[in-house]
Amino acid sequence: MDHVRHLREHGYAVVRGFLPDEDVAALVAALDRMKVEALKHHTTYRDHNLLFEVHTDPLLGERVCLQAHWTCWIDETMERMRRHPNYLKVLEPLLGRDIKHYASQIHWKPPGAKYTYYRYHQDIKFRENPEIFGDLMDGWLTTGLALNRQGGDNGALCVYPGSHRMGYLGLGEGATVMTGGSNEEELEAAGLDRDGMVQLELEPGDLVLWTLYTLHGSPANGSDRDRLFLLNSYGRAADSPDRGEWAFRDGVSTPLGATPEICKYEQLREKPGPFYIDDTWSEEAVAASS
Ligand SMILES: O=C(O)CCC(=O)C(=O)O
Ligand SMILES: [Fe+2]
Repeated sequence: MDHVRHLREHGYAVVRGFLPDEDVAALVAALDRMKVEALKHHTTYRDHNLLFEVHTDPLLGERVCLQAHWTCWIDETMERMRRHPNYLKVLEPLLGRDIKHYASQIHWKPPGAKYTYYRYHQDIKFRENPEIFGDLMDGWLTTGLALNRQGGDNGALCVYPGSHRMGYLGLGEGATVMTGGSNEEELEAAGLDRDGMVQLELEPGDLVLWTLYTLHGSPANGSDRDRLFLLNSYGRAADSPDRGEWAFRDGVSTPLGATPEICKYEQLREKPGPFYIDDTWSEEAVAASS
C-alpha cells in the first residue's frame, strides 16, 4: 500500500503496472472505436453525460477529438473497465468500499494539434458547488491511466508534490484549461518554485492518482505520436449522495443503471440532449466572435 503513503505525503501517487497488458490492449482498441464515433460529428456533441469534444484544429485544418466523456454508455469495454477490480484494490484503502464514479474522460493529444496542453490547475476549480461534495480533501480522487508510453515528448502529466496541502491557489483562472498558453509563470507568482513541478514518465497500464487540491497540468504534445490518457474520478459514496454513478457498492463492482445520474454535467435533467455545441472556447472562435 505504498501508494496510500505516497499520496498522503505528496498529493499524488503512481501505481506501476496497474492494469495487465490484455486490459490495456482492450482499452486502446476501445479508444480507437470512440475516436471513429466522435469524428462522425462535425462539432462537439452531447447526449446526456456522453460528450465528444470535437472541433477543427487551427494548425491541422482538420477535425480532432480532444476529449470523450462517459463513453461507458455506448461501449461495453469502457463500461467494464471503469469498475475494474483493480480500481477497488487501489481505492478501497483511501475511499472505502462504497465508491461513486464522478468523471469518465478520455483525453487525446493529437500530434500537431494546437490545443494539447492543460494549464496548471487544481481540480477543485471545476467543482462549481463545492458544498455538495462532502469531504473535499480526502473524499475524492482523480485517476489517470496511461494507455501508451508518456513522458516529456508527448505531454505527460506534471504534478507539484506537496501542493495538496496549500489550499486553493487560484491558478489558471482567466482562461479555459486548454487556452491561453502555458501558465508556468503563474507558479512563481504564487510563490512556487517552477523546478518543483515533476513530469511523470508512464508506461502503458500505469495509473496516477491525485487529489482535488493537487496542482497539476500537462504541456503540449511536441511529438509525432498521441498521448492516450483515461481519467476517472471517484468519491466516497457518503460524500456524494446526489452525484455520480456507482462504481463499487460494498466492494461489488456495479454496472451502470438504466438512466444516467447527474455527474459533472449539472444540466442533465433540463437539457439532456442530444445536441451539438459549437466551438466558442478556442482562441480562434473567441477572436471570430468579437
Ligand atoms: O490530460 C491531462 O494531462 C490533464 C487533464 C486535467 O488535469 C483535467 O482535465 O482536469
Ligand atoms: Fe485536472
